[in-house]
Amino acid sequence: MPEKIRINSPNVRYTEQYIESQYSYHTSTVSADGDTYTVTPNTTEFTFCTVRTVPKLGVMLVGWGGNNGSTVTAAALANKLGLTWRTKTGIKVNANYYGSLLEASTVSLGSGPKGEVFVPFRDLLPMVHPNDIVFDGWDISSMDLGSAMERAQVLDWSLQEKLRPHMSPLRPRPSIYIPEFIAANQKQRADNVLIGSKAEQVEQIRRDIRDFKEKSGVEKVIVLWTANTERFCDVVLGGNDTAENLLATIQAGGEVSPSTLFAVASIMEGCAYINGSPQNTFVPGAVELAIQRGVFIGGDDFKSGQTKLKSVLVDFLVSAGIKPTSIVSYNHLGNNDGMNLSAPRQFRSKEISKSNVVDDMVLSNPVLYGPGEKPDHCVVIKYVPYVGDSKRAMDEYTSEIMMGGTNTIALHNTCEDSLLASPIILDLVILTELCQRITFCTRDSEFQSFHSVLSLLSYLCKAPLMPEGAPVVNAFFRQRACIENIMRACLGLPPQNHMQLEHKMK
Ligand code: NAI
Ligand code: DG6
Repeated sequence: MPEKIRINSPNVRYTEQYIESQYSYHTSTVSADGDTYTVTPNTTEFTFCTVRTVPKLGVMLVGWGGNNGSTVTAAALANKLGLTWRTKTGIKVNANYYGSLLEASTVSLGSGPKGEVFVPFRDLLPMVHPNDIVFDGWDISSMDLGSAMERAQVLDWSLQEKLRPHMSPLRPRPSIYIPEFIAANQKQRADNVLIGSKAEQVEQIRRDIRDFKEKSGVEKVIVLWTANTERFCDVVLGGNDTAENLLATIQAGGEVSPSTLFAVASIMEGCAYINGSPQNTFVPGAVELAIQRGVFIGGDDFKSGQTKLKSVLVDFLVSAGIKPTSIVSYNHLGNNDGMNLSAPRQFRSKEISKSNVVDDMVLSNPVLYGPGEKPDHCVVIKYVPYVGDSKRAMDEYTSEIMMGGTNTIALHNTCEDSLLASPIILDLVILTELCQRITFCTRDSEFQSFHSVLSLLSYLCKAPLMPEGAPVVNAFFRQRACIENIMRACLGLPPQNHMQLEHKMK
């Protein structure tokens, strides 16, 4: 197996099938007696096992004909075909994966003869290459992917011309449409919808997954929701609170959102399911079903722009001992996502997901914030058709600094929303697939996979879905370090410590 990185350590063993590593996991337990803390370091010995063979991966997108769906498909094709094109300024652009953690960012391996050695994140462990992903999916709009790419107005025209022959043959499968879950203004594009009871529609989605697998020859399928933001659904005792009740409600034709129906169909097919939108797709019954079946689920809501920056900036401020007191995040956009979000209930889903992102950082600093104290936090989204996918985001962060001073930071950001979301979609599915090949155990336990609620994906999500009782981490660099350090553990390497002691000695 031609891995680019080979570990030279007695703690790591390469077999034909696996990379097996021995890893010492260090944690600390803290007990408190009044104002005094006692900290006890602990060490647990783990064995990690990573399957080296990378499967042929199929990704089925719900909302395939939307801006994200068409853009990510086009981008993967353009990269695979090695396309180049000129922008309106005449600059030649090569297809690339900028914005992808795995494809376009690097990690440090250590010191080499010429200084620190950095490699692309993707080289750490055997992973699916985005060029090799086979896409399929569903949309309530029947438009082929070539026309959908044109409707999205995201990519340069000359690139669209090169891609159209490859995109036009791709057609979304008919989808589940329950009008009350998305904005009424979406009705005009719903010309590709399934009929029949909810149970029959779930069965059809399951057949679609099997059909795709069979016809494309992919070995594994991951399903990802990048369709419209839905309104939240009620969590109802006896309705969707357990797996059994959820399945019974589907059979009885009770209230279940399309995104949850897709989740159920995917889980029943043993396919990981990722929610890229903010709504509460993962009602307790869906989470229980995933756990019962040992299938990964992840979400919620791609963390692509304004919120990503927030999870960096608030972390910076609070970590620097500066106290954010007011955060106002305004944005306007003119794509179909913006039109859907102009309806109050769909906006509310997004508002919730965008608003909780600073909580863990605020809670981490009791020097700055008293119990229950939080910064004012306001999120506004407006629909302005003219700007299309080119979202404008304006943020004002006001903080209290030393001796009653005030520090105000104002930001203005313009960029194509779907070009930020597309690499995140790729990272989500590639990381999920990698996690399906990792098992680990302690000396006293059997080999196991990660928890079905795949919290490792937090870095890519605005409102990370966590296993019950697990703390939510939104802080950007802690999330990134989690992914990097778990991959290092799979290679028997200690976490990055950034101490550089070797350069601090006389
Ligand atoms: P879009 O509106 O262009 O695409 C959504 C697609 O979903 C449309 O083609 C629509 O016809 C389809 N659709 C709606 N209901 C469906 C159903 N039940 N089954 C199948 N297809 C259905 O939106 P866009 O820009 O692609 O965004 C997609 C989702 O991703 C939205 O929920 C958005 O809030 C979310 N998101 C987008 C981010 C970004 O940066 N672009 C970041 C975070 C989340
Ligand atoms: C308006 O905010 C539209 C949304 O779908 C966002 O563009 C999307 O959720 C990205 O949000 P953010 O905060 O990560 O830029």
